[in-house]
This record gives sequence, C-alpha cells and structure tokens, in this order.
Amino acid sequence: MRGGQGADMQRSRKFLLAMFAVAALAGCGGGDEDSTDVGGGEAETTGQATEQTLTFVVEGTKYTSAPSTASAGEATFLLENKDAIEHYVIIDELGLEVEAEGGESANGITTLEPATYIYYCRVPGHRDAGMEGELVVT
Ligand SMILES: [Cu+2]
Repeated sequence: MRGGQGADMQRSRKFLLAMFAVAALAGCGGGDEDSTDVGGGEAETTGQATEQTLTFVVEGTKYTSAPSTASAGEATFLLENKDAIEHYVIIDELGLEVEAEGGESANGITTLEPATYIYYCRVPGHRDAGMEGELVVT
C-alpha cells in the first residue's frame, strides 16, 4: 500500500510541474506588449549596434557637432566628449541620459517616435550657456 501512495504523490508532483510549465509559457506569451512601451526608455550603455547612430561632439561648453534630424525607430546616441569635464545628452521625454566624463565617449540606446525633441546638458549653467538643441524625428 505504501508503494501505491508513493506513486500517487509522484504523479501529482509531475502534474504540478506541468501546470507550472504551462503558466510560465503563458507568462512569456504576453511579452510582445513591451515593445510599444517607449516611456521606460532607460538608456543602456552597451556596445550594441542599432540602425542609426546619432553622434554628439562636445568641445568646450558646447555641442560642436550634433544631428538636427533623425528617423523614428531605435537609435544609438553617441556622446564624444572632447572637453576636460563631464557633459551630458539628455532627452527628458525619452528618459534618455548619456553621460560622458571628460575625454571619454559614452552611448545610450532609445526608441524615437516622430516628434521634435529637445536635448540638453544638465551640468549647472551649461544649458543656459547654449548646450541644448532640437532633434526633429520623422
Ligand atoms: Cu555640459
């Protein structure tokens, strides 16, 4: 009799595992919805390539080179900081913040929607000194 009971327990344990697997699969199925979520937009500093790279160059307290237009979709924001202190490229609507120490480069990836975005540097005084600009995405 004890043997029979053991087999029952094993069977119900397997059943539970099967249920768990189904639940896990069902959970994954909903993942597609995440792709429309742009609001999260955390910038990642990875070397991963996207279809377009937007390069911002800083020399002194100014963007000496920056794109004024871009295409909707995934984009890599590359900040080449040739100044001695840190600078940023920030787009609030996208939650994008790329920070590069003096003499270094950094990048962030985000997804652009057709819109006009304002980018700027948040080091105190820099935005007022002219470190801001418009990026028109179509
Ligand atoms: Cu700055």
